[in-house]
Amino acid sequence: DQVTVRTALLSVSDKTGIVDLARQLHEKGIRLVSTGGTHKALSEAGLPVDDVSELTGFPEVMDGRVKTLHPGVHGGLLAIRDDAEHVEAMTKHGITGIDLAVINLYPFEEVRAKGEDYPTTVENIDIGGPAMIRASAKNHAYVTILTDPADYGVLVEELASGTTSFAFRRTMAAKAYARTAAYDTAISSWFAEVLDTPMPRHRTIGGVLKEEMRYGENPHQKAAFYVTGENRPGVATATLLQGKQLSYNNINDTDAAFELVAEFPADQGPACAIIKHANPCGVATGSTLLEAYSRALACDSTSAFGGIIALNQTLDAATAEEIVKLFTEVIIAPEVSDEAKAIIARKVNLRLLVTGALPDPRVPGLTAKTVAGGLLVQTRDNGMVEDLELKVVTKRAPSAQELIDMKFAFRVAKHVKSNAVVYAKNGQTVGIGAGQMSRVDSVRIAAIKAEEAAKTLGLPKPLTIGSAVASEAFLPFADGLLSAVAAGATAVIQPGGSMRDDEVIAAADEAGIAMVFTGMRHFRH
Ligand code: 93A
Repeated sequence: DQVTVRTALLSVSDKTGIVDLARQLHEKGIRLVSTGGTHKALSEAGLPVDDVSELTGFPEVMDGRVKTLHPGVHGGLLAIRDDAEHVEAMTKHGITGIDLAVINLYPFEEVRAKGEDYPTTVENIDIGGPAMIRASAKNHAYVTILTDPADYGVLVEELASGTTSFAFRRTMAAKAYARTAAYDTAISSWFAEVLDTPMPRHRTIGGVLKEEMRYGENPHQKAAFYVTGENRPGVATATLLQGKQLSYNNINDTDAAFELVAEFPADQGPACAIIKHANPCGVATGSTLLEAYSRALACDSTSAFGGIIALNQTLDAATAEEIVKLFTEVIIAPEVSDEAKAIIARKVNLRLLVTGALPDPRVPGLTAKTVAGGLLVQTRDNGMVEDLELKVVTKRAPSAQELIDMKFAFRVAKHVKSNAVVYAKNGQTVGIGAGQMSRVDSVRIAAIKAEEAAKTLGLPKPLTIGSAVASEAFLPFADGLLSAVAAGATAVIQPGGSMRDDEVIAAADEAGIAMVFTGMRHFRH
């Protein structure tokens, strides 16, 4: 299964390492053939290299749109070397076998990310490159295909004997198809953006391997992180300033934390979210970041142990000093000050991520989850309570403060697993009930959590007294509302739309509380 390499075709946009590689190939007596720009780079380095037109008998035409799209190239890549008819065709038409193809593509992804104009982006859709990559990879029984400069070193080692093994060629072929698939996915998602149709009709969904993790959600599961290239600040594009590699659960939880804290724009003041198992155990605003953190922590300091902290502004020294007192897995923030960096550095395992910016919660985008045999894809929940027309449904209208508290609670409830119930007061969550199968249980659990927090804080009574409560989906019966009232809530915010809305409203009126309907649901499963 060893194949001797006699002729190599080099055609690369990213010219990293190509001269070195070509020199080593040349030293092994391998004939080099190249397209325009690559040819120029190699001959300038003093290497003997043939122009691809020697294989095609045809010049590069149409500004390079047609350089290698020719039987002289594709016949050389696709011929089955021990098939008599294939060999005859090669002889008859003067086709030279190509044993090694080193190709990387026009930088479509980079050009798209830069937001270049339409014609430039279109021009950077490579046609000839993917065609050659796919042809070489199909014929991996005979041809070696390299698509990544990171593999040049391995190739040189492989070629020590002048040949490549089947195992190597097959691995590289698999990688090659992953590359062309990702390339076309990027093009397809660019079109989705251009056509303003985030949903599937004309697109495919996919990502590129970013890193492999030691394990998945549990140690016996394997895991890897794929990135989609979506232009959104967050865990996929963040820089890890210190700490161990992020685990699968860290990435999931950190994403939940940062997306939640991004609901609080930096120019509206500091905010902090503390997350465990993708649910918040506390969210708060404050006059300083330190205050926001302390108030978020106060909601459920027991659960916050080993949690993820997300901040909506630059992590400062005072907040860092307080954070390191507790065991935390990850901190994510748009920026971090140098003093704060030094403080965090005392905890070598604590992971510190910076993103450069906060994502815009209103920007659409896609989310996906797997089901057996499929991917379930939808647009991101980019609804914001600030944008909704709230309908007061009770006799009593909410006070200005109640309205503020209700909106805060609803904003947080959007990021809590259903059934989600959030009590809030003065820009601080005071009780969170998450992920229950029965809504009334979430109402009760949130109240119990608030009682426990009061005990921990040494307060005479729970902070739910005089709070606003949010439910991310409608309250189906009056029981949930009555339970919230019993816990001390004076205002309720919920989407409304239950068959029994009248019953629920009547119960609210009877209890003298204010209730508003948002008309928008925030299920999160
Ligand atoms: O414009 S293309 O789609 N048409 C082609 O026939 C073709 N052949 C190679 N793009 C084509 N290529 C691409 O040119 C390669 O994939 C590579 O990215 C680039 C190398 O061009 P140069 O050697 O001129 O820098």
